[in-house]
Amino acid sequence: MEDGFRDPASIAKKIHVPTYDEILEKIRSRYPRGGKTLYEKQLATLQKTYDIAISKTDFVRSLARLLDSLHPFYWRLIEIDFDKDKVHKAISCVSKARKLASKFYDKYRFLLLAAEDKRELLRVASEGRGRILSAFKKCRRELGYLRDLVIFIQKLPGIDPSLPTIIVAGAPSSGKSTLVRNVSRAQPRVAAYPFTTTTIHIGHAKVGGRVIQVIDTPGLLDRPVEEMNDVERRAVAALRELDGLVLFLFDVSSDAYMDVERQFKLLLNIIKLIKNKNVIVGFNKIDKAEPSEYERAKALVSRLVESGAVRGTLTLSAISREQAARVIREIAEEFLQA
Ligand SMILES: Nc1nc2c(ncn2[C@@H]2O[C@H](COP(=O)(O)OP(=O)(O)OP(=O)(O)O)[C@@H](O)[C@H]2O)c(=O)[nH]1
Ligand SMILES: [Mg+2]
Repeated sequence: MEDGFRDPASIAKKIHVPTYDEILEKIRSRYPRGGKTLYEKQLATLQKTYDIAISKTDFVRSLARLLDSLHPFYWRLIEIDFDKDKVHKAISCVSKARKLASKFYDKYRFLLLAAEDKRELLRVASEGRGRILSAFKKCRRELGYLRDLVIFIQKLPGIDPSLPTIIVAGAPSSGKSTLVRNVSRAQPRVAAYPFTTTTIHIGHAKVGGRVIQVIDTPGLLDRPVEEMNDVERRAVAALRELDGLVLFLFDVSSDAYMDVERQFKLLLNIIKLIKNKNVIVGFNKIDKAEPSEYERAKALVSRLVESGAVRGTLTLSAISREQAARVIREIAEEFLQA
């Protein structure tokens, strides 16, 4: 990955969102000892309560910054599992609690000073601590939500928008993960059954001196986006939001999961979805191709090549490392000029 690029996952790994109980526990374990007078003791306790609550919720500033700077692709992925509105409400709940805590801290510091006797001093001190804590207690659920969000972001794939990118897409079981495994050190699972890949995986392939980002996506069915499930939506997020070239793997084997017509329909859907990105079609599994299927697929796709909707075609067996590498090299040299 290039210098200067910091993916959200590594930023999120430095963010810790505490639960409300964690904040409480920390405060309780840290009541300060010492202090000469009762007033000093109570003031120190109030201050500790405030300081710990504020420092424990400092994460909200770096989290808000991180969310503001997120590439739309990441937002698309996040929105599959989280409600953006709820995320923003949770952030604002914690921010408001911090402001409120600071007001209470100022107010009760003054009230402590003004307390006339021991009883009042103790009452004011306990009320002040209680109000600071209750400001955060109101965000109990929100803290949990943000904690889940940060853990989710910690696992997001690190996509560098500045690197030349090939997005590998296609029907289930068409060989996408096989290809990505064979050109990079990425290890997406490969299996003989469909829907093996459920999320986005990134591989980095070296072509000449250049690093090409190769993105494995979950398999898609030939249905409208509105009818897609969460797993398919992750592929759509990559196809729609990332800059790059799309390599559509067309499975021409006799036991392809989807027949030629359905895969062709899927290809048309993808072309509509991605608007101006270049598309290359790779006819895959040529080692066990059904000749008539392969010919039919080629005939259908050639019309798209003529119309300019598809920039070119290739034929390969992704299970062959050598062929997988050749395909990425050819695409990089022809379409991903530096
Ligand atoms: N014979 C042959 N088998 C292949 C080739 N490419 C992939 N396969 C096999 O096809 C099956 C599916 O491969 P995957 O790479 O998991 O396919 P995928 O497109 O990632 O599948 P999903 O993640 O489920 O969408 C596996 O059994 C692979 O070994 C190929 O070129 N030739
Ligand atoms: Mg896969």
